[in-house]
Amino acid sequence: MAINLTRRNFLKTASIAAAGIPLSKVVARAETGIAKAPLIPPGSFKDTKTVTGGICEMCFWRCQLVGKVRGDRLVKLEGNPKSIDNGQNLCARGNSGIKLVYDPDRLKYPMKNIGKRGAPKWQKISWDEALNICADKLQATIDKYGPKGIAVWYHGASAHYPNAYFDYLGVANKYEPAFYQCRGQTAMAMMQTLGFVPNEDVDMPNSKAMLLVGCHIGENIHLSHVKNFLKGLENGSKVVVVDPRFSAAAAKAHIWVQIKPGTDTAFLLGLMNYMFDKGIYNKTFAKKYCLGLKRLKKHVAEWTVEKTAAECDIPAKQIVEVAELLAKNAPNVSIHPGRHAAWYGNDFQRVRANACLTAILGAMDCPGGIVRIKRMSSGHVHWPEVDHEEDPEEMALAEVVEKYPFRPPGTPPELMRDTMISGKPYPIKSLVVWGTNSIKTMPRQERTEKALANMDFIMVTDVTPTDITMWADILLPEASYLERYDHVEKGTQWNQGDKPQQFLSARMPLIDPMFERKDPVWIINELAKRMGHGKDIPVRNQEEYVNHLLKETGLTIAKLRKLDGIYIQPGESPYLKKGEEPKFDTDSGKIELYSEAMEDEDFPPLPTYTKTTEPPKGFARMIYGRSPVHTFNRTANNAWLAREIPENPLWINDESAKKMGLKDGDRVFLENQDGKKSVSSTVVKTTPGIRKDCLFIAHGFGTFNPAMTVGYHKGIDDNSLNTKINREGETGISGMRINFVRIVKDGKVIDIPA
Ligand SMILES: Nc1nc2c(c(=O)[nH]1)N[C@H]1C(S)=C(S)[C@@H](COP(=O)(O)OP(=O)(O)OC[C@H]3O[C@@H](n4cnc5c(=O)[nH]c(N)nc54)[C@H](O)[C@@H]3O)O[C@H]1N2
Ligand SMILES: Nc1nc2c(c(=O)[nH]1)N[C@H]1C(S)=C(S)[C@@H](COP(=O)(O)OP(=O)(O)OC[C@H]3O[C@@H](n4cnc5c(=O)[nH]c(N)nc54)[C@H](O)[C@@H]3O)O[C@H]1N2
Ligand code: SF4
Ligand SMILES: [Mo]
Repeated sequence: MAINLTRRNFLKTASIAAAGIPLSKVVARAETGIAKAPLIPPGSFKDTKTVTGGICEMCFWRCQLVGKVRGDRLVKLEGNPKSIDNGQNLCARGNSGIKLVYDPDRLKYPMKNIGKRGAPKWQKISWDEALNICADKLQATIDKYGPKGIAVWYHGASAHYPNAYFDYLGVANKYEPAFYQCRGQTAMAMMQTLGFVPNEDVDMPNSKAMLLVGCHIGENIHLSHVKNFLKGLENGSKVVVVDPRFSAAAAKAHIWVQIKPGTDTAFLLGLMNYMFDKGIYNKTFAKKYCLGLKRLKKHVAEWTVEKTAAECDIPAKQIVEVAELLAKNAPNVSIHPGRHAAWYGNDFQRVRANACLTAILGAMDCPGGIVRIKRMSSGHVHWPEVDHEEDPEEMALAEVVEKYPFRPPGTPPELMRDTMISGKPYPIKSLVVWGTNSIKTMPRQERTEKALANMDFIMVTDVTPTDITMWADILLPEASYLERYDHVEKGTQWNQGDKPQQFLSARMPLIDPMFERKDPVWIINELAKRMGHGKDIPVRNQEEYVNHLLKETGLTIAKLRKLDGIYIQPGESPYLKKGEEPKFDTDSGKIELYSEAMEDEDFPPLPTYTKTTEPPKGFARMIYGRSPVHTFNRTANNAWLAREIPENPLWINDESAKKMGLKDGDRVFLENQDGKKSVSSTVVKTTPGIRKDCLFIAHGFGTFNPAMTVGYHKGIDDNSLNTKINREGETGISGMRINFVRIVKDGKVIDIPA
């Protein structure tokens, strides 16, 4: 396939492909009154000053940025020219941070809910009153049930300091969606197999071939990661994308494997079998560094090309093509480890298979492979150690979670939620939510709502109203990432220039917070004083907090300011030097194709494929992914981004659509296998770029909170249709792509043809 590649072209294709909007519709949209961005008059930024030291948090990639500030007003965001990561670029979301800061719907004051949870009526109160209530309520829970009576759900940089305080309080049950609905299996299965967690450190720019399983780079926008992918393409790397849908990445692929959803493990086993069979794997590496090679060979032998092709519903010749391509270019191949892995509830095994494929190709510590990049280190802030009557670790729903031996850190959220409903094995009666929108994030929404309704007290800290804020008793307004200090970001650049470099930056405010918004250190310290812990406060304010994090580096906020926000020093090449041996921090010191630890826990010791459930008659599987200009639900109310992509079009196969009498632009609702109907509707996008057995929508739309005047009821909330989960035995993480939907149009149910 010929590639016409420029970055602009790619991003354009990406957002159009991902928005699910054919070009004709883009034109049509312009005609239906969605205005273009106003042009910025020349000279607009003349009387502005540039403030450095910003770090983006419109998503968790955390690009470095600078702000153009006029008076006390932020008028533009740009990538920090000094950045060796994102450089001068920001993505659409990064640019639109301004619309978050000045969103008129934003939380401005502490508020008390004098209505019902889920249907709030807000009363503006003072910080003093708000914090007194929080302190009294949390203390009442501790007095009655112990600290294990409090649960904490958190996400994002601003939650780090609060988290340290809740550790000090002895809170046993905490959870972060970054593991339990996102990359928990990727981390744990990689750790179990390779002895390290590669994250997304894969050297795509220097690869000769890349394999992306699911991983929809281009809609999944992590800026420097997208750049690395593009760099790889520019350098001539051949791309294989495995996806049931013609994703933005598939649009750039040399081979698009339009796989049947949920069968990827079979595909990976099939690739390995072919390579073993033909003797085209990396024999030297595999023999020297892998444990269980013979057993793996025997184990995958059943996955002949024919059987794999039938199971994955793909042409047999593609399996041969992909296997030959990867083997021919090994070890300089990027077998992308993936990020989001909570798919079907058989995902730990899939990631294990991915790691095994990487291993038999020897695709690590070398150009193109997974690389172990060395970052600078920085410190932590701890509250003093306290002896609690009950050990928080033992109290962390211990008897329940022991079932999941390969679980990531934290308590599996759905178990916490069950406990909040049942009171077993002990009551959890207060909830602290800091920077996570669990209504949209955790599957089985009705269970979340039941658990929330059952609390004695709920405290939520957020920057804007979202679906979770409707459930708060006390709602606290935080200063946004552009208005506070809170985080040290470390990274490297190893492959975009000739010399590897390391960088470090600390988030600094570009402007002061308006209204009564406060930073997390202030909020927690004031809460701690009211709970009688004033004397143990480790840092007095946010500047002290960040300076403490920086301490071991010898840097300070003041020094970083002088360096335009970024400290850069020479780094180390992540490639093995000649004669250097790779090390694997597993039990055996080798890559564990065969895992005794897994066998000991009664799990398959070799990566094993389990079939997922099939759609019932009249339904198709609902699959989901990212919208390139939105981050989950958190940008739903961003006026600029909502103008670009206001809702999440429903991708449906064009032939199926024809049989159903559906056409582009039709407005439809979805109904799932349990009779759950979407609250709001969206538009149909018909395309040959999706299989007939699934429908696709981007995650994060269909906001329920009327206080979000821009995003309210725009598009469909995928999560409300996730009424079924498949909890995986290894990790306790739930797969959500086992929900099936059909279409409702004008009140009539339309079955999906087989
Ligand atoms: N713009 C934007 N970018 C983001 C984010 C965001 O909110 N907005 N979030 C970031 C975060 S936290 C994460 S975790 C990542 C997630 O991004 P990824 O890690 O890339 O997520 P995946 O779930 O692997 O990929 C979704 C793709 O999987 C395909 N798919 C569905 N079912 C199957 C299947 O059975 N097999 C295969 N092979 N493919 C399947 C879908 O069609 C879709 O294209 O994105 C990150 N980047
Ligand atoms: N159905 C379904 N569920 C999913 C996914 C999916 O694709 N489909 N994806 C999963 C993945 S990969 C992930 S990573 C998780 C993400 O899960 P979440 O992190 O819960 O998702 P967000 O929508 O980003 O919600 C973050 C919340 O923090 C608030 N917030 C933003 N900035 C700040 C701040 O500076 N301070 C405070 N205090 N709050 C802030 C936002 O307004 C929002 O309410 O979702 C997971 N759940
Ligand atoms: S990728 Fe975009 S949203 Fe994410 S940190 Fe970078 S600029 Fe911000
Ligand atoms: Mo994620």
